[in-house]
Amino acid sequence: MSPDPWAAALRALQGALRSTANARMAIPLYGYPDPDSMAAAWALAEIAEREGVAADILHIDPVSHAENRLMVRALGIPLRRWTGNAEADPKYAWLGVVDAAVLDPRYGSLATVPCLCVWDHHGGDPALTGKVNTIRTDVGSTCTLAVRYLDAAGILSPGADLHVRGRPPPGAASAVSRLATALLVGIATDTDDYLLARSPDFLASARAAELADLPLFRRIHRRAYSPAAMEVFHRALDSLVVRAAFGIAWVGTLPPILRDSIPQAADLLVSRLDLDAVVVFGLVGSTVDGSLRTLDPNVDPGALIAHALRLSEERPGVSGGGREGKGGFRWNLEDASTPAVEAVRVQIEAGFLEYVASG
Ligand SMILES: [Mn+2]
Repeated sequence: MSPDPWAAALRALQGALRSTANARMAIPLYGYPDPDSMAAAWALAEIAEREGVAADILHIDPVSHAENRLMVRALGIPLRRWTGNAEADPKYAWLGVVDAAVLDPRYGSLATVPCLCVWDHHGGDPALTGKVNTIRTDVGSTCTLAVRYLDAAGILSPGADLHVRGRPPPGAASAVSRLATALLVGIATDTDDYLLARSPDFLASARAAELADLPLFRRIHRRAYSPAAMEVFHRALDSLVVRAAFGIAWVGTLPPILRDSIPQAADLLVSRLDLDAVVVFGLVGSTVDGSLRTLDPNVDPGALIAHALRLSEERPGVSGGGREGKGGFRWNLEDASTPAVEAVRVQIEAGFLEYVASG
């Protein structure tokens, strides 16, 4: 029998933690806290506290999506807002980093704190590594790695009593059940509801599902949209222009608070309409803001946007780019030389449709 690599990884992590028992570890989340980062951070905090290292899950940006706020509230996830004020923030001996191998520069003085471990599933060169790192690009979420660590530590059992219990509402399930539910939400979210999941993600989900509160998982993860966002989707459907398997939709003028409904509309249209790729765009403030989504691995979002918006030419105020499956662009109209919004709308629509027709 080959030795269990996760048991070995856990022993290495526990050894590093034990050598610093009674120290305090910061787990600084990057950007807006999302389900994958929050649940993986909770799992890491639990492993650390069992070795005598107290851990704080820190964030700077607020928990912004309604789904994520419900997750934090219903599961009692213990988050701590980083203030940047030396009086108010605890002193930390270590960083534990999850779901992005990088420290947000806004954490200021934390940049001088040594890194103990990194858990991540993103590719590219990590900006930050610690003494013990688990960086795997063959999984769809950091929570998939967290489940393996917790399992190796024997924590994923119905009778497990967690050290990091969080702040659950009255009547909530046991801490281990809430942690398992959080991990399940993390995996489901990061794999686009398993469309992008690979075998390790399904296996970890099955393990977490044994302990999770499944009705609560469904309630948190039903991807509820606000009535205002639904109205934006309505406008997108109303204005949708389809050529071959490509769709483009203009949603008009949106207040900044509804900016997120542009990528949400693109996600919804590409996953529910029988199209290979979708662009949704609208005017937010003085900027035309657009999102491209595709489920076709042959579509390169960055190249499509670059062609449609002629980014190879010098175009002040126009920017865009993409990665696997997703892309976005912005066209700032503050520059007086740019044409009015209606002309820009027509130009962008024609750019995409001409490129799609030619390809
Ligand atoms: Mn992730």
